[in-house]
Amino acid sequence: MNTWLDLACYSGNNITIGRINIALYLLHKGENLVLTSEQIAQFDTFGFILMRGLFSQGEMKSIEDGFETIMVQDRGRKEYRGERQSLEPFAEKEPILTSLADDDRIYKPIEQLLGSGFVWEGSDGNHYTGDTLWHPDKGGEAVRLGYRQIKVIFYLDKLSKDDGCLRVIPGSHKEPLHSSLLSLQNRDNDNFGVSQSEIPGYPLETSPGDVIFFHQSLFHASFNGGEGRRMFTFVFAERPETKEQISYVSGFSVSFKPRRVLVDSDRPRIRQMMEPLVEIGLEVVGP
Ligand SMILES: O=C(O)CCC(=O)C(=O)O
Repeated sequence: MNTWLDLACYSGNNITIGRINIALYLLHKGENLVLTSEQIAQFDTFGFILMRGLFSQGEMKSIEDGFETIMVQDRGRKEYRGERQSLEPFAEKEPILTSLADDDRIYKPIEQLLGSGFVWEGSDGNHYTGDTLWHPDKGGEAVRLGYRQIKVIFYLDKLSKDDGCLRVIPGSHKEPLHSSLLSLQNRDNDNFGVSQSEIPGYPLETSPGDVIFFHQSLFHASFNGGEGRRMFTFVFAERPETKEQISYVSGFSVSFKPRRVLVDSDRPRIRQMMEPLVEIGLEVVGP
């Protein structure tokens, strides 16, 4: 969508003609935000979409505060010293972060990509340090079942290809490319004859406020990153319907758990993301 609206403003005897971009206006208002058919085609074909400037710098400040509150508490209030720190569940612990999942800017694109009845699979928070080698989050069974799981990523620091931004291999969420890349996970295997960082990948350079939506079977990695890159994610998945899908989601130990704080949330959309999990008989866990 790229629609311009001409505006006329009257002040005394002067008329000012201005133009605003409706797409940008709606984006900042967070209203009626829907993916275009081109964006949906991008996601289906390449396995990701990067949406720039989805959250303002003011909003990012509150989000950052929520992130730090959880991380500092997890470290027993100790100063951060550059170590790798990963926590799951994460956004469930701070209402300001939880509420992002039912914000139109996240909820509506996810509903379009996963269909109604999608579920909250999980959330994690991380300080990443050093390289992350090539991997998909969900391979094997998820790919075989064609079961769609989407990660929504917020990086809280500006990252470029020279200092550890996420790289993806477009189209690797699908066969046959997906299976041809599985050997990249064998760290000792040099089967393409180049180092991990030389494998061709697309750099998703981001600034705080940008959001990445990616298919979890997509191969991704990061290289040349410094210490403590701050990032948190949500993972959403299609409503599990077939016997095989139900058995797949029931097999996770931390993800796909109906969490008490979400099942009893005062936000209808959040409760709705838990309902299909409760309906298939998964046990509600606390808190
Ligand atoms: O940012 C990174 O270094 C890696 C991110 C990643 O692997 C993930 O989110 O699954």
